[in-house]
Amino acid sequence: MAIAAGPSVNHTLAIKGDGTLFAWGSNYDGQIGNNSEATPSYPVQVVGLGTPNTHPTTASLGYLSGVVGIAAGTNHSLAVLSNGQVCAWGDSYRGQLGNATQSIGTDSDFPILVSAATGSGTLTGIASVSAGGNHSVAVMPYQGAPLFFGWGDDTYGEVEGAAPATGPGQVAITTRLFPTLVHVDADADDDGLSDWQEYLHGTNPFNPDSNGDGILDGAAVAAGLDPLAPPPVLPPPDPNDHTPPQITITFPTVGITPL
Ligand SMILES: [Ca+2]
Ligand SMILES: [Ca+2]
Ligand SMILES: [Ca+2]
Repeated sequence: MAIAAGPSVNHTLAIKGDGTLFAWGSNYDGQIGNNSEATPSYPVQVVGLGTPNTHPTTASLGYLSGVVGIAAGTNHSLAVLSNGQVCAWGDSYRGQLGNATQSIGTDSDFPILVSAATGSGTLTGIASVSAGGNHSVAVMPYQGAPLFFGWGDDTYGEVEGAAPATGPGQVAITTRLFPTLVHVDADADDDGLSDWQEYLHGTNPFNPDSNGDGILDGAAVAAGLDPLAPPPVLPPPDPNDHTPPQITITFPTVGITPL
């Protein structure tokens, strides 16, 4: 069993050994995930996936299963499923649910799937999640290298690590409605491409020369080449070609004494 809670969190999540999920505590934004906003006085089971923007729903959602990871934000919750998808529920005040179709400033009282980094489709390949107060982070192992996707409140650079857009007291509110790839400055194979850039180019983060052509992945990209293009293959020698080799001899023109 795994439990997620924290000092700024008013609710608690707990995975049972069978992959189902239970929650208790504050529920005024639906962060318990039981298709209700009433606060229960005992642990309740988190319901299954629903359709964004349909809360409250009378649809039969069943119960969430296959949960392998959890995280609790202040008023939202995250779960990783065994198929690598991520779902979220609770407060979407700053887009912390990561679903591009969930209206900002709303709640979801049941889990909804987190969108892919393109905004359409579903985020997959995730191994773990964590949550700040109003933002979320998911970790994707890309060929063994950890990549980070973040969404939600990015006003102070919580997601991307950037400085506030304006000066003190004039901070612009920045929200990220769906996952964005965090540009962590890690280059595991020291080839000039960060691990997240290797992901974008499809190259190997632990092989500096993914296609074996003698040009480092970073140098290939900088030169506008395809770092995954097959290296040129020289034609094999023709066994029927008996043409004698062309040999050119150049005699020195200085330092020779005539006979
Ligand atoms: Ca690299
Ligand atoms: Ca590489
Ligand atoms: Ca190469």
